[in-house]
Amino acid sequence: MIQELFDLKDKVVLVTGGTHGIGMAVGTTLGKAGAKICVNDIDESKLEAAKAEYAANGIDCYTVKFNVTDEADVDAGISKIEADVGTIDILVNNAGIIKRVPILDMPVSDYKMVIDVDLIAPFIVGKRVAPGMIKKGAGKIINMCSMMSVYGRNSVSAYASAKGGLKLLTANMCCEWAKHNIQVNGIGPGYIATAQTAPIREGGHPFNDLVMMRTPAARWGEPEDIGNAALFLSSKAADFVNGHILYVDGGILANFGYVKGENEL
Ligand code: NAP
Ligand code: GCO
Repeated sequence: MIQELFDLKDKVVLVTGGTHGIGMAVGTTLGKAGAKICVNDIDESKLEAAKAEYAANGIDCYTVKFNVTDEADVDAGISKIEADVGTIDILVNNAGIIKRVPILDMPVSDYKMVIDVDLIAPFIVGKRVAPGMIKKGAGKIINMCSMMSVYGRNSVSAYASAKGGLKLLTANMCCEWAKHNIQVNGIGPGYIATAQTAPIREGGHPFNDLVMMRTPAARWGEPEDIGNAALFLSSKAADFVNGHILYVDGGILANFGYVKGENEL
């Protein structure tokens, strides 16, 4: 049955930073496909609020607080999941931050902070989770990449450095773990309507015009657009998809842009 291809019944999923935005959409979609959802965040109050929101969607999620940049904290958190829920079958390295500051104004400490969360943390969490998948003989890892895995743009040097690195970390995880039947892929969202992009999307911000011009679909993406892509990469249907970055961007990467006007040249 075609539905069986996307059935995640009995699969244990960990979504880092899964209390809102893209992470919550991923957790909700995979939960609706039958998976047991484990939601991580660094903030206990957000975990409590998220648990209620997942429940409202019929998903009894397991919440676990740990800082994805702290190796000991990650180890304790993953050990808790393995003891309470089971070996993680699907890992979504979603937690991320961004700082929009020009290079000349950015303290090195801020640059390092973004690299820590957006690049080193997926390494830490992946390295801790993979042994369980290897022992089980199967697993799925999805690293949340970005348009900035491909492009630079003013003011996001740390973020683009991290997301560019995450694209190649995804390739390297694939090279080392594919023989263990672990499929490691990335998702590269376009511009998605979440709290992270609110500052450059709301209140008539001119960046909104740029996104509309660069996005052939002429809309901001919704977190659910990413959840749907995560369902594919988490499913049996993607068992031979490995080391791939699935861009879910409304056509941005295919588009140089146009000049608004009669012919929209
Ligand atoms: P968001 O609303 O800012 O959510 C990020 C999540 O990561 C939050 O739950 C946050 O928790 C968590 N987090 C941050 N630092 C953490 C840490 N040290 N330990 C544990 N959790 C931590 O972002 P989003 O827009 O949903 O984006 C989610 C992912 O998609 C990010 O990796 C982002 O780079 C990527 N992405 C977003 C877009 C977009 O347009 N929105 C496009 C491409 C890629 P707190 O809220 O408690 O800090
Ligand atoms: C920015 C945005 C983007 C998005 C996303 C695009 O300031 O350019 O925040 O970086 O978050 O990464 O794919």
